[in-house]
Amino acid sequence: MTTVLPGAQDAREAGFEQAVAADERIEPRDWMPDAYRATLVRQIAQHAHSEIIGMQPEANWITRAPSLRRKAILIAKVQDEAGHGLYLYSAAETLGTSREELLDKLHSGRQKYSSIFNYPTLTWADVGAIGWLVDGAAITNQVPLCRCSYGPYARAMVRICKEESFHQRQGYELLHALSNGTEAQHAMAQDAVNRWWWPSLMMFGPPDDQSSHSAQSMAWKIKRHSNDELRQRFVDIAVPQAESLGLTLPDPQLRWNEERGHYDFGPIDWTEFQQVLKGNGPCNEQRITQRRRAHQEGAWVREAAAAHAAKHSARNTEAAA
Ligand code: FAQ
Repeated sequence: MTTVLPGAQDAREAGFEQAVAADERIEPRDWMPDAYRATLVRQIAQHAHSEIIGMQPEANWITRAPSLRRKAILIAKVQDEAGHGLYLYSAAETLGTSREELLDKLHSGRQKYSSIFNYPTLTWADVGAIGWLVDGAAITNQVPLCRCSYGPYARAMVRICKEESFHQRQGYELLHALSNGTEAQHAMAQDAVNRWWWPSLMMFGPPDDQSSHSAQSMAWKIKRHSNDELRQRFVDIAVPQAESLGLTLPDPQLRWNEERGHYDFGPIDWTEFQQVLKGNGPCNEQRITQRRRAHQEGAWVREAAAAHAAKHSARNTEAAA
């Protein structure tokens, strides 16, 4: 048992607060408050789960991509999402939580993943809309996380953001091709944007006055901006992009507000968001069933990898003796 000398706890807490205030990074071996650790595990786990569940909606179109080029791009993108999951589970492991434990919480519904991945991909244009809007929203939210106070999470986000930026551009390019294609292709692109717009705005989380974690996470510099600030930033970026795509956004209240220097937008259906979070979205059941199945079917791979690692470790011990 470690004995904490009187005053030592206060000194460690003060050291932590000072490091955060000075914009220094907190590293795995540094002392941190239990609540800071728990908040990071919660957010990083939810983020990692989103990346791997997020593979499903687009993977749905790999076998039906309209050309070899589109198929190769889509396979690479879906693989990137798996990689993002791995970086993030590794970042969570540095906080003392195993990947097994986190996956168990995902599979048993005790940890969340992003609401956005509970919507179906009905047409090929949905692949473009996910790239443009979902990856676009993800980048807007995640670029500030590169400056998160926890070192391993911040460093993982640098690479993830570079890849997400490529994903966003491929989605934009795909939609641009459809929007400027035949009448039917244009209509398909418009329909996809109509369905993905509002759920993309919900990705940023509840409004600030209902966000239970924002204030503390911002004080700890885990989050750098509030949910509403980032949502507004995303709307301001997306509106001119929609114009240059030749597509409209499904919001009659969307207009430039000269005074605010931002676009005003209509009310978000937070009842729908809450329903999706409760498991009642269009694809919640399908997503989690597929995830559990993939995990079971991958059991032999995990066993083989563990046996391989054990064999190498035994050989190294033998060689060292
Ligand atoms: N969906 O107090 P807040 C991607 C929950 S990755 C589900 O505001 P916080 C890449 C929240 O957990 C997308 N749950 O919470 C990709 C909390 O629940 P709890 C994922 C949500 O943490 C692209 C409660 O509501 N990105 O797209 C959502 O301060 C294409 C109260 O909310 C990240 O995870 C939601 N949308 O702020 C992959 C980024 N929003 O735990 C494949 C990192 C909120 O108390 C294809 N995460 N909740 O039970 C964050 O920045 C934050 O966690 C927020 C939420 C902003 C998501």
